[in-house]
Amino acid sequence: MAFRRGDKVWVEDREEAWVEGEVLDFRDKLVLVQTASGKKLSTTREKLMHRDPDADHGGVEDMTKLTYLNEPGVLYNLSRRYAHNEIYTYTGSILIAVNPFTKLPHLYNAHMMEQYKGVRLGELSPHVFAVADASYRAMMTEAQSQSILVSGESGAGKTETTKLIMQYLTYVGGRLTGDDRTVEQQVLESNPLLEAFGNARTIRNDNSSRFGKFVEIQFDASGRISGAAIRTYLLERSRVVKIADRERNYHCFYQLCASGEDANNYKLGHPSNFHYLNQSNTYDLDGINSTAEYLRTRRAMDVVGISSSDQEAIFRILAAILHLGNIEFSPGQEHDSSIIKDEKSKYHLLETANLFRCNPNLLLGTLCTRSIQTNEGIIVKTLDCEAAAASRDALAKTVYARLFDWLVENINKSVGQDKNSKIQIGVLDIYGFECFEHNSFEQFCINFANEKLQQHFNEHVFKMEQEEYSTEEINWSYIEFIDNQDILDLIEKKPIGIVSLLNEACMFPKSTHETFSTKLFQSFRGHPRLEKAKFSETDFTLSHYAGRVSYQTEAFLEKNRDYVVIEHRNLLSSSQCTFISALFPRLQDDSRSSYKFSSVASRFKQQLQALMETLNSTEPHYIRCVKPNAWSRPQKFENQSVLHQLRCGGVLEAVRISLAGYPTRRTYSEFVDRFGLLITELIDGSYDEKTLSEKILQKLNLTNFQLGKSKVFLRAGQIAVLDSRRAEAARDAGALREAKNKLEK
Ligand code: AD9
Ligand code: MG
Repeated sequence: MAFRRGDKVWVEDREEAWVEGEVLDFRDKLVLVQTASGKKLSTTREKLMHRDPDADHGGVEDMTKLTYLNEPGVLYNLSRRYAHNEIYTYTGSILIAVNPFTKLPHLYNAHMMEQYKGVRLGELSPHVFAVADASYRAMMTEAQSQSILVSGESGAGKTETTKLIMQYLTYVGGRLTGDDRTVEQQVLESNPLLEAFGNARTIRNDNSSRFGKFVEIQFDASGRISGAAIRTYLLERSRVVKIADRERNYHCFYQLCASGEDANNYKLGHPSNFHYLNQSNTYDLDGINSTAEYLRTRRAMDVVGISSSDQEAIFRILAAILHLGNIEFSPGQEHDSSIIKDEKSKYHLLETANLFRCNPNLLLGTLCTRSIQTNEGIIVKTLDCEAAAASRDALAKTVYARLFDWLVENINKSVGQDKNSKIQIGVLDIYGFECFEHNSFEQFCINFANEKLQQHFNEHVFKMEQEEYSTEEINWSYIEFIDNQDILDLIEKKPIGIVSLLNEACMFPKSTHETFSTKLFQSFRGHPRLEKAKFSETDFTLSHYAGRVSYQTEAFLEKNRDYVVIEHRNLLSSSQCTFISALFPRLQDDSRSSYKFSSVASRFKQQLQALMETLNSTEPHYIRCVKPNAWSRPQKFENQSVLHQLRCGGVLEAVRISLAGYPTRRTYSEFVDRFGLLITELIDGSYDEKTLSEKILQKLNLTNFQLGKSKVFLRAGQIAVLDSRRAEAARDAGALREAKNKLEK
């Protein structure tokens, strides 16, 4: 990159990512720079970026309007805007939303929704309503389905954003009937209901969604909401039985414990009485009243049409799960066997059986033994204490996961699908890319999903670029397309990909995570995207589009196995409660092994495939949510962390794609306004603006630019040359004026 003395620049900085500076001088390959804080340092050209000296300190609403579309420019723009509570910014058609962590009611009231109705994107300040409105208008005018993809890391604001989109769509597409059981009301009420059962406090977010969600809202030809469908992805089951310090189990458990009469009926007390809740010392959430939330959940159930007897069964099941978790075991007389530990455990066993409406002896047998198919027939094997506790936890997880699925199915049934609807808007709220200290199977699946979405995103951004070039009739043929197909192949290709190898390991009884990893490394020796992790024989590292992640394989096999233990199914299908027995219908083929394997990863892969097919038939809109700091505090903007998220969310990738082409576009009149100074001699009205623009560029010996129908397209770096020549010309003109003034005096 070319720099001159006096150029305003950004200097790379370890702490702040980028700081402001000015070029003082050059020494060999080094550049001497003075930073805004007065520090002088010498650095290499690679660590410098051009900075717009005239940058508006309020920031610009669309990044593509930045004079220098580089990383520090993008970052600075977001932080300036955030300081003024301008949390939304466009990058072309992508909306970036920086979480305010404070209520901004003036942004989301009915007046605001009315304002954005029918207004072209970009005409008003950037807003989530503008994107929702653009989707709705595009759907109506082009008769094509749309999708809005919301992504970002945990706590970035995806779920809140999704709810705002749904609020807007029900506003423009709703009927004013006053009935609270309308489709749109049910669609809205599905949110608190699913949040009660699928959200929990994590160290990153008090209301973290532990599942992915795609909501399709269907419209009739006149643009009124006529149906809806919800698809969910990968609920985190392990949380039901195991929670880390400072985290919580699913909200619904605490709501039930605070429900008063219901809690008494089910012999619940404070959450600290229950093993599934007291592994972490956190029971309450700031600003949340669990009793009020319980009533809220009940109301949502009413609205989505869950009968009161079903509601009773649902909360009774939750109570049963809590009592189940308190059953403990001690070693039995026989080797490797277990019995119920004490009177307290016995009490909880009876309570669980009572709430499940099943026989307590059958429940005990189910927990402490397992039948195994052998050549001689079925034999019953006793389980040791550890295995019995594992069986207890597996039962709790199975019941909870099935209950969650039932809720989703039921909401769908009750809201109803409009089979005739040809136009819909899908809203995707899915976990963003994750990279922790320890990454397991869940992170693997989540990052797999993000690779898929990233591919979709790249294709789309690339296509949008091409479209703009085509409308302007300019040549764009050489832009290189960035592709992550190689890592997707590595993960999902058959017969040899990570998922296939994992399934194979799960089906082969002697496999361990060690044999799985060995096979993995053998199969992909030298693959540029896969490596053995440094300090472990079995961990593998994948080079994702958003960075490298090391996965620990210990629990991969177990977590990939999705089965309902036959004994568990038999127990629950024997329940006197029809709600429970219907959740676990008896299988026709009872003779098969207890461990009929079905793969979580394969199912997820199929779901993603189906999602991609749906998305591919729609016109996508992207919203990237950004978490400005790790403490969930307002008005705190951490450069390094934001930058990382912009990279992971593909925002900088979009910038890169556009840099590969013609990142700077100006209408001819904007261009002549700014740079006319360079050819004052020609501005006498005899040339049109397009010709003048061309003459300016020629005078500076620039090549490779393109002249479109209404705009001039510049390659990366060309605007810097123009700017510095303009600054020189302005200085010269100023000096000339001063000299004249002096002379006149
Ligand atoms: V997770 O991946 O499910 O853990 P999300 O969904 O990205 O995460 P969420 O929408 O739950 O994050 O937002 C976290 C918190 O940020 C919310 O509980 C709000 O307190 C806060 N938030 C998010 N968006 C807004 C907003 N537009 N206005 C005010 C907001 N507060
Ligand atoms: Mg969420």
